[in-house]
Amino acid sequence: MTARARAHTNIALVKYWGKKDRQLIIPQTDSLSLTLDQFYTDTAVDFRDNLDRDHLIVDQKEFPATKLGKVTRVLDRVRELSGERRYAVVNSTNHVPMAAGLASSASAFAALAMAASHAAGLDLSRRDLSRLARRGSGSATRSIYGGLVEWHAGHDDLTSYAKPVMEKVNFGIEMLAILIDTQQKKVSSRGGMELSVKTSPFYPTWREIVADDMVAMKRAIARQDIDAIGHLAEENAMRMHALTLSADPAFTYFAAETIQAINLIKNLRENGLNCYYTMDAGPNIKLIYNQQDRAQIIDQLTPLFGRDRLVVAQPGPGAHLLKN
Ligand code: 2P0
Repeated sequence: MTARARAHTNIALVKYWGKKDRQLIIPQTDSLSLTLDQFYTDTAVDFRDNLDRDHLIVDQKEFPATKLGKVTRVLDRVRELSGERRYAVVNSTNHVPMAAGLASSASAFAALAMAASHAAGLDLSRRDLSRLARRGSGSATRSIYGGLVEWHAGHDDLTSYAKPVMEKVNFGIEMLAILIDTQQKKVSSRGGMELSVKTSPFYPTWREIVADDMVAMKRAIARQDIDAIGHLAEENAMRMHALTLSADPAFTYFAAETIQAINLIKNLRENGLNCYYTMDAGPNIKLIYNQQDRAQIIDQLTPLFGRDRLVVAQPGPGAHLLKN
């Protein structure tokens, strides 16, 4: 049986940064994100006779058998739930406007969960799909749904899942990614968050910050208040990055151009153009603003970064099946 699915990436407005359970990927805190329309992954899963292991092809390149850990974990769970005994060929294509490090495990594992479960004959609820995607990567939990989505941390496999906050976003929130190059060695989010939980003296405070931010963010969304959403998201992101700077050894995802972008955004704001920023486990900056200000914002960013490094994204849909 073969099934094909598409899932879009998401950017967190209240970040997930730390696990309680590494095996099951149970997070330390809730988180909340916006699924985007621009960056997505298409994945086909085919359980076949006569295979002696799972195979993974990403963007037409076959992965070595030793690098299949997270994919196998999701497929094993599907086999456990469905009784399917065979191995699978997983064929995945990332659709990112430019090769820029924005391809994300969120879209990849959400698409895998949807395609693999259907290929094995399962018809899981979206809540159960989010739990399955979570086995591959934490942020994938949220990409099962479109629009604004909450990942309820829970305390075990059953209670840790995503739910929609506002699936059809009916106000003008938009994101623009500034693609920033860096030569610095990347610290994986998995390793980075583990070090932060273990060594940052601020980690207990982070848990309290997120609890408060979740409440405030949902209120701001209900009011459709883009300034409040942006302000909260910016503050939350910088407090997450303070965990990396306060870890032992300290590390950072900031690059020189990241700081330049932040300074420019603050300048724009001082001059009355409301826009806010967030960043994840890499140097790219993502702006949050009202779509009516898009043209002005692009005009202001282009001299410093060039138009081809600016990618506009709007709220996007949840994971869905594609016709074979
Ligand atoms: C997030 N990030 O909430 C946070 C903010 C990056 C910064 O989720 O170990 O690839 O597979 O669960 O989901 C990126 O980490 O990590 C992430 P794992 P994941 O979007």
